[in-house]
Amino acid sequence: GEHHIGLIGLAVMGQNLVLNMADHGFTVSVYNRTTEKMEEFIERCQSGEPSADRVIGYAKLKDFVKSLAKPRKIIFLVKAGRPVDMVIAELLPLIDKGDILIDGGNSEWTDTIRRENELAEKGIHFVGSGVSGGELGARFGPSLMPGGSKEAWNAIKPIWRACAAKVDKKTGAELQGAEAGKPIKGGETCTAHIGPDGAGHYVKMVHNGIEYIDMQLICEAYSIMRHLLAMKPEEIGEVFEEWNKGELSSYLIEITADILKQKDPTNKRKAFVDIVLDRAGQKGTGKWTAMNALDIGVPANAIGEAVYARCLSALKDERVKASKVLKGPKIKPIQRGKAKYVEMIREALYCSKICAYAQGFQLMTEAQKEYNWKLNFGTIAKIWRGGCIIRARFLQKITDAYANDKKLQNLMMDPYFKKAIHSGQEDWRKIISLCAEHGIPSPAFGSALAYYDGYRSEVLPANLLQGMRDYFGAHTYERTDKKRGEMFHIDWPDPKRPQYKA
Ligand code: NBP
Repeated sequence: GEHHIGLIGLAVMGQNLVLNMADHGFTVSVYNRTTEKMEEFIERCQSGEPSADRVIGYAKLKDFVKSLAKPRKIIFLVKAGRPVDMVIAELLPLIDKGDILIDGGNSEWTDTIRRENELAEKGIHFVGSGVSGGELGARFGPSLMPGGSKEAWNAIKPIWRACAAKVDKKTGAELQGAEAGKPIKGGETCTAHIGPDGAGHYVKMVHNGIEYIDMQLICEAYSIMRHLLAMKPEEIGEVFEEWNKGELSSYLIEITADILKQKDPTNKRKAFVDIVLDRAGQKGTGKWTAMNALDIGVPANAIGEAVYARCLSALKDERVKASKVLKGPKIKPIQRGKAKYVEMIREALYCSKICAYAQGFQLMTEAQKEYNWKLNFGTIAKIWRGGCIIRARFLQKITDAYANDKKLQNLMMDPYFKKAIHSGQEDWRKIISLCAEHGIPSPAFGSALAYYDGYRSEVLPANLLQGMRDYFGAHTYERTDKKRGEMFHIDWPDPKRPQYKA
């Protein structure tokens, strides 16, 4: 065969990625378990896609595999979990040593590590490649986060670099204006080899964890304007539109402005947000991020808080009942000096966002030790500047921060971010205290601030905590005036007896 690449799994993501690759001049063989879906797709391509002649459908997996140039490159975009293992099992008898299998779905990175090991034994390359940007991203330029071996990366690099989103070299802003058959050319590409085995899928997962907290912070900013300042959705939409021109400029802020200005499609007098049920769904990547943070002991509390906020929202029926029983302060909306408060909320959002990203990057910093990766954080921030859901001007600052200091321990310690928090914190604190006074929930703002204050505390009350652990469980304690790791214990039932080394 001579086709450049094969794709299995023609749902939304798969279809769009195929067209993206074809637009860039690659011939793509396609296969789908349910053949009708493949046929429908090919028909749709032929009736309007400029690159249709570069998309070739196969009903039989064997013919699909045969059509590919060696070493074969086969990407699958099927549901994460068992389907991925099933696709691999079906392909194994048909492929040869040196071929490259690529999983573009949202697989758990531990599954990717396992699959890479299993396939490496058979001489097959396996790449777990995070794909972010939803449907439109896949179609016109996603952010691509491939793991796997260097050798596999070199083989898929031309395709990945061509198809990924592009950003302006100087400003880091995403290059816009791609159309079917007319992809973006030039600019810096939003893909890079992340690291071996599961590194790509891990980094994609952290991206999603950050996405959760980014969204929750935006929701809290909206809620505070709504309740504390009694602003209407359209008015708040205009605020977000303004914010999108400054340091908060990002895809999520941009779509928030659009959503808040949208009317209910069935009743033009109502705001769209007012007819959407306030019960959040989730598919698990935020939860995985929070669980991994707990597993490796990294305080990513804001990311966890964002997951819990969705869980709390899901208790809609309980909340409706509780709202009639559990009392809180009556909110008296602030009427005067609204613009000043809006600016304070913006500062609170920006400071919280810095803390949230600091947590995400701290998590990756620890994870790389756990899994033996060497992640390049400047590059990771760079390839998130375009294509993906958290794309933002802000990410350029993170790239700069790691360029200035490769060993940066925490983003908040970078001069730019430190200064931003120093200048915003008074407003940030004020907004959180106003929320507490008025009974407006702002868990993500609050937990980000708790992280900041905890991180900058030379002394935390864990001294008392260690005392308790020694008291009830003889867990021992370290002394401030002795070497770290030297353990002491008091015989608590009779504390007058001298302490002794454990
Ligand atoms: P889905 O996650 O809904 O998967 C549907 C595809 O999987 C269909 O092509 C289906 O074939 C195929 N499939 C299944 Br299910 N079981 C299979 C099996 N045992 N063998 C072969 N094929 C099987 O599609 P999607 O929403 O396009 O997402 C694809 C991947 O990309 C997922 O991992 C998702 O998490 C990830 N992702 C999605 C987005 C997004 O915005 N949707 C963004 C980023 C990443 P069939 O037609 O025969 O049922």
